[in-house]
Amino acid sequence: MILHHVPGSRSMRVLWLIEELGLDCQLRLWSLTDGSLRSAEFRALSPAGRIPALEIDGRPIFESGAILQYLTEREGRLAPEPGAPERADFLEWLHFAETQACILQALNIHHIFLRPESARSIPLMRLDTRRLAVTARTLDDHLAGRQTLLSVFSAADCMLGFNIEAVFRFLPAADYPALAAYRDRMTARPAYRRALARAGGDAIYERDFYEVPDA
Ligand SMILES: N[C@@H](CCC(=O)N[C@@H](CS)C(=O)NCC(=O)O)C(=O)O
Repeated sequence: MILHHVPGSRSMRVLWLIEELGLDCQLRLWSLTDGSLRSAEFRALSPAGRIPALEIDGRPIFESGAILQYLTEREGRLAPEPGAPERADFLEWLHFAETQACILQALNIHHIFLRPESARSIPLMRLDTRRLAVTARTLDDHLAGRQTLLSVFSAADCMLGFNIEAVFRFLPAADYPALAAYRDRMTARPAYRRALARAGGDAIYERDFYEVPDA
């Protein structure tokens, strides 16, 4: 198994789940900024040139949610089976993680990657920060009084739990206490720590917190 990985990116979801499942995998590291994701070699693995891709069972798979679902079905663990009472909840949270991650990606582009700074749109940064706040409020409400997204830990926690460090680069953690406590529980998990130690942490953020600049 070979995981195509960028530290701090969505491939962390896959590496974390691989550690939770106790599977072996090799890592191949890429960069988000050196143009290599647009190479023919990488696009044969992931056609839109996006991280992650996982080579497994004789083929590559792209899309982090698809990879997580494939791994849970292959191993028969860490997801409710089709027909089980929490299956629909599992699928909802698995995909909700990408609703939130797309907003985070837009904020990353505006706050970090887009140059010159005058190319940024402050109204769009405000809009995306408000849209992110709706997702964070949804999670904070859901997680009040709960340990995990479902009744037990599942791959949905790897998919969504990965986002939360980034959420709090743009929203104050103090406004979302249940979500902040969830983030702390998830990032303290031994498998998460092993994944982090193996792959390196975030390579994207230089600051703890990014305010929307004044117009
Ligand atoms: N929905 C995809 C999104 C993949 C994605 O956008 N990955 C980012 C890294 S977190 C990427 O490769 N960005 C490079 C780019 O946008 O050019 C997934 O969940 O795998």
